[in-house]
Amino acid sequence: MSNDVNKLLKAKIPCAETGIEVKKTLCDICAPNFHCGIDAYVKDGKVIKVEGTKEHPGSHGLLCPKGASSRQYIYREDRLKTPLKRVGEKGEGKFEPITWEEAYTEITKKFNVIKESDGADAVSFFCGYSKWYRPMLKRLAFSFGSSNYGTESSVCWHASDVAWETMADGFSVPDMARSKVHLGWGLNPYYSNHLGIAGLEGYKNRGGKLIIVDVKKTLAAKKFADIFIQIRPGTDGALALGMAKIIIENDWIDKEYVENHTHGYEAFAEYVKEFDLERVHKITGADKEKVYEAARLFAAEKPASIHQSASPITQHINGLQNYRAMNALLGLTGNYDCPGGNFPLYPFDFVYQMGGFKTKEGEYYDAVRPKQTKPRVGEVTYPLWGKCVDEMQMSDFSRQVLEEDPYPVKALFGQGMNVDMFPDPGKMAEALKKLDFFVAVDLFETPATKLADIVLPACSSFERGECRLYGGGYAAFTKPVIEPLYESKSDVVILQELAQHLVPEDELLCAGYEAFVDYCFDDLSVNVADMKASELPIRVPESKPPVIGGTREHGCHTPSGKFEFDSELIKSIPAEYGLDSLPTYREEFDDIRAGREFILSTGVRLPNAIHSRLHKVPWARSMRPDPMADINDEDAARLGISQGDDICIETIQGSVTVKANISSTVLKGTVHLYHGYEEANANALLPADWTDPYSGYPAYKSIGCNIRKVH
Ligand SMILES: Nc1nc2c(c(=O)[nH]1)N[C@H]1C(S)=C(S)[C@@H](COP(=O)(O)OP(=O)(O)OC[C@H]3O[C@@H](n4cnc5c(=O)[nH]c(N)nc54)[C@H](O)[C@@H]3O)O[C@H]1N2
Ligand SMILES: Nc1nc2c(c(=O)[nH]1)N[C@H]1C(S)=C(S)[C@@H](COP(=O)(O)OP(=O)(O)OC[C@H]3O[C@@H](n4cnc5c(=O)[nH]c(N)nc54)[C@H](O)[C@@H]3O)O[C@H]1N2
Ligand SMILES: [Mo]
Repeated sequence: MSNDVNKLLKAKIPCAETGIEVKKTLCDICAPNFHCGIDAYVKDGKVIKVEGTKEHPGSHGLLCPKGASSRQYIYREDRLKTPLKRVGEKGEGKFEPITWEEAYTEITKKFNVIKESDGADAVSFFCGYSKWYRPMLKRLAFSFGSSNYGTESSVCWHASDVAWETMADGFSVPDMARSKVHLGWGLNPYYSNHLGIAGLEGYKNRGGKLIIVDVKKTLAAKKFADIFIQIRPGTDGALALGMAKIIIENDWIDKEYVENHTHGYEAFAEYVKEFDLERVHKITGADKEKVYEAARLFAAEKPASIHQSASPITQHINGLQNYRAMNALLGLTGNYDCPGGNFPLYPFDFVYQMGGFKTKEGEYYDAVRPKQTKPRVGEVTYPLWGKCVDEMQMSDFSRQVLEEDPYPVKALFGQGMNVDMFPDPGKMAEALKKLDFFVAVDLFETPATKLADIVLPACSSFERGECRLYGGGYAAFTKPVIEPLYESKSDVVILQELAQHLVPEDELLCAGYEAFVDYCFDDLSVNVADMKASELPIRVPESKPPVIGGTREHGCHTPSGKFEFDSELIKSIPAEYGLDSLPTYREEFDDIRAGREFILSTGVRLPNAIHSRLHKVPWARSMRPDPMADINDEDAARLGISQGDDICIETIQGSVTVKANISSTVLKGTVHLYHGYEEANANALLPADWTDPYSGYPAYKSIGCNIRKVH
């Protein structure tokens, strides 16, 4: 090879001489609202480099540290290679390779035996992170006859939606482009939402005022907050109720909105009287003057909006109520469903994404919905969840399997089922072991695949084609940039082929993924062929901008038709569950600490990690080689802990040892730990029933703990 070609190869220059081609795909490492465009540099069927796609209408060439590590992610050494069948004891991890045909035949046989003996609901279907194939999995569950379909939304994002369902309409988003004041409640896009940074910077450049409420002094707070309120984890409800009291007492409410469009105002106004500034300060740790000033600013300068986070506000014992208390501020000030305020962005058009056009995704699985004869898993324990969400509440899964109450669940088909994402993973592992039959579909060997009877290898977004929407009315259908590695297959191919064995009568499902997408896009002028013909996302002509103000004209989807401070939906839940219809804050903090000195929050976001998946990716791992917990500098000095010392964190459930990261960004008396490490499992610190009774969400982000230096 000539020297020149060598140089070109070294520089990874795509051209005829090097044989390197640039092919377009997307990164699906994190949430579906990102899925940044990727230019994959491919040589001899291997990805040798990735870059962000500059012309991409959603991501504009940006990639975060996770996406930039994609190449190492897809080539992780522990990729599953072939379908496997358990040969040793359950959990022993002994498997032998089998063919796909053998796997499908075995699964079909086992599932049908269980259906025969215990009914179809005894077979459950679950999907973890990566959401793109969910409608096909749901249709498979329904076609088989089981209503026990569930997802990772049992712990993420959906509680925000449930909170809104009890108040007005579904999930609401801020119309930041027109807001004068923005209340960034748990807002730090620098760590968890890199595509949201430009919006925040643009907002500040336009002169918008920003209040940030966070448990940490974040980069967003330091750079941009006009008022920064730092509080203890999970005390958000008390802060919001205190702000509501100030707004009401100063007569800063929007009288027209409150009178004509809300329900339960008197009861709410009466309740918030309990939250004087002194008490709010005591509960939250917040600076009293800042709380007053934030309430004034939020109410006085209209329009104002609130950032609606996916998880940190809801992942507490009182999480859903905290979220509702925060949202009540929008109703009080008339900032709900108006330009510059928050407006309901619902329903999703396609797989948790908005394109501004209606697809037939709901019809796709509704057409085969079984007549539900038994409560879904979790529906009895978490009735509000059961009423609002068409899924199992997985927080109750291990209990139901182990106790067989209210009925036995005997099998699980789990795509991306990660035992370690749930509180008390040991109990979840016990439950998976107890199942008669557990099928795990994953990219990698995980603690869950070790417990399976059959393991199926899935492939990554680089090895498959998939349809996505992007804001502004764009739709895309990617093409594989490399062949599936080893014998792996795309999740949707696995679902299609399994369906051909398990529910051969379901013609549409058996016709596969492209048939599903074409069905969803039936009423639109764009189809799979059009999308596939383009390298980049294309615009769907039917896309329309969201309508703001609809609920002011036609009312909300609540029983009263109004914005409810006092929820009629919650009132309809039997009293024995003890759920409050007002967004109450219960001072359970002293209880949850169980006599311990610190409040532990597990699950801060790190820019280089996502849950369990990037700790084994060298580039990502190199940025934070050890599991660490952030502790306050004064606490550290008092306990004689230095940077990098081993500390043991102990809760009512268990203990883990990690390195101390000493920081003045976290409050005294709080500890913040990242999750997803097998060697220091944050969730082993939480009991399985450490959940919010309203949503069933695990209270990942507040539990009492003690810490000590390990010598
Ligand atoms: N790099 C990276 N990005 C991610 C993820 C990841 O693991 N890594 N995970 C993805 C997933 S699954 C999700 S759900 C989203 C979550 O994304 P978001 O919903 O935006 O949540 P976080 O980024 O976890 O937290 C936002 C801010 O809330 C603060 N916070 C934590 N607890 C509390 C609290 O009790 N009260 C208040 N007021 N603030 C609090 C945190 O300190 C943080 O600054 O991120 C996604 N993006
Ligand atoms: N302590 C603590 N626990 C938490 C959180 C926290 O903040 N603190 N966050 C919670 C939140 S917000 C979330 S969203 C959850 C996320 O929890 P999970 O959904 O469990 O997240 P991951 O660790 O990303 O695991 C997903 C699994 O799916 C596999 N997988 C990835 N892509 C694919 C694919 O395309 N196909 C298939 N078949 N499998 C795939 C992965 O290898 C992995 O085993 O974790 C929750 N758990
Ligand atoms: Mo999440």
